[in-house]
Amino acid sequence: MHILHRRGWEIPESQATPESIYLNRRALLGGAGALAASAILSSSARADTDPTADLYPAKRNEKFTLDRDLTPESNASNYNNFYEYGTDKYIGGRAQLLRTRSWTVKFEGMVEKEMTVGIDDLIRAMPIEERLYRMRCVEAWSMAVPWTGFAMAKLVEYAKPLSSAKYVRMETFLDSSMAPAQRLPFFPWPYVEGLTMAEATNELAFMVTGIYGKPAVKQHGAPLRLVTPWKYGFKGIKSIVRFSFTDQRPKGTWEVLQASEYGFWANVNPQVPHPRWSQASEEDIGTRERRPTLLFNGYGEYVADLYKGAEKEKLYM
Ligand SMILES: Nc1nc2c(c(=O)[nH]1)N[C@H]1C(S)=C(S)[C@@H](COP(=O)(O)O)O[C@H]1N2
Ligand SMILES: [Mo]
Repeated sequence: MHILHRRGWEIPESQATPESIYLNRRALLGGAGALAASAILSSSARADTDPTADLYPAKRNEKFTLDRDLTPESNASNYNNFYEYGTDKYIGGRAQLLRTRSWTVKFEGMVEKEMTVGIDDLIRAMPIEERLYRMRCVEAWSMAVPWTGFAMAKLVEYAKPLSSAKYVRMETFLDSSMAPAQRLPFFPWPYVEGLTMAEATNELAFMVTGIYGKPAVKQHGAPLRLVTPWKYGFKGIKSIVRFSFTDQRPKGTWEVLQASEYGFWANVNPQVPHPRWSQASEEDIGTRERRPTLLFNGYGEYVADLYKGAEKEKLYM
């Protein structure tokens, strides 16, 4: 496999160097870490047998078509952002420390009744389907993959939010025993993201439980992760444990880290450069070809209306 050139990290440059040095010193995260992780893998993989495996492959929803080839699985699953396992892209081995069962998801805040649900009960309550989506990282790489999961609108319906709720805030697990990088001081753990209710119930917003016709792979954010294909990839929070319905706009992790570079909306727009690089084109992690980036990542017909009247906001960062 080709190793892509490293692009600018999403974290401020001033922090990137000390962080990567610190990471390399950690026994669990350096070369020794990969060995440790693979030793643990054989036992944890058995413990994580997926009780919903019979749901895969799910029927494909043909409505969502691609303008490019699917990215080979070996590229998509070996080039990831998952800072809980380090700031480099090759966290696939380390991410096997993630224990995806047992796993519970909490619904709280402005809901009829707060509840905590086991992941398997939740998945079985949802209409599972496969969708082919493009994904565009803010770092200007992209892929096109078959996700399995269910419409986020169905999850919102299940959670029964009050009409006063305006946003949904999502949180990743916090447990350094299965994500050693969560001991690092630079990051405001746990990872947080948020959407407006209109975004969360837009038909494109998708809760992912699987990829390539199989239950979710840990490095992609098993057992439950968000994808919003019209937004930069960092909105797609992985390994979610909590959905909080609120009338306050949530601050995502990247906005907390560097508000001058990353905002709440993060809609893809080739004409609005990141302060440190152009967003005009992207590199496909499968073919390594560059292609022009599309407004809303090509999904404008579904989502452009969501932002009418909000033009003065920083919609594209
Ligand atoms: N919890 C968590 N979720 C996360 C991230 C992360 O570091 N931690 N990285 C985000 C970023 S920057 C991107 S581009 C996508 C990458 O998804 P992939 O590895 O499945 O391609 O996950 C997003 N979700
Ligand atoms: Mo990203």
